[in-house]
Amino acid sequence: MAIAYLCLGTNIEDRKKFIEQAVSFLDMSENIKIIRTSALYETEPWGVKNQNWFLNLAVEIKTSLSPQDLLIKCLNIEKTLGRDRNQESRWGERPIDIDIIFYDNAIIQSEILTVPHERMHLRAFVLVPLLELIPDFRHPVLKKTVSELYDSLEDVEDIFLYGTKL
Ligand code: PH2
Ligand code: MG
Ligand code: MG
Repeated sequence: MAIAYLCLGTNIEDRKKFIEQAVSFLDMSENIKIIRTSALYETEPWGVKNQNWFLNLAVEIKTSLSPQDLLIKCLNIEKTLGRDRNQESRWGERPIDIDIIFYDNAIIQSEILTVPHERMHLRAFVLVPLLELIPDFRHPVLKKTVSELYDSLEDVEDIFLYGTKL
């Protein structure tokens, strides 16, 4: 069994519903058990500014899936919720995005998957929810804790607590 951290994001209405549905699909999956979820945050778009604000949260799961199978599971849930990657632009609008941030201390760099997530340390919308769950977890490549990564952020996009309950 591995412990993994996912970051979920959406910026198409009904945002809260997309998050809730994604979390319940994860929970319904055989081989995935949700341990904890962070609060929900409303976040300024990172990367491409001219789009709706996002809702983001982090989820702690226990899983017997390999990182690759976990990725496939996440992509399938995205598709089930209507995500069509052919219709969207990089960092643009999407009904749901489910990213693997950490998977135990695994370091993976393959064509389809990079773990830890390659831009997580640049993104307050990932670090703030994660701070709630694992402030002292050390990034296996950068060797800094989540809380140190947050303190090293240069550009912090706006981020507001949206709700503490899913
Ligand atoms: N996801 C992106 C690009 N920009 N900005 C915020 N605030 N939240 C996101 O989830 C997000 C983003 C690409 O996946
Ligand atoms: Mg993604
Ligand atoms: Mg993403």
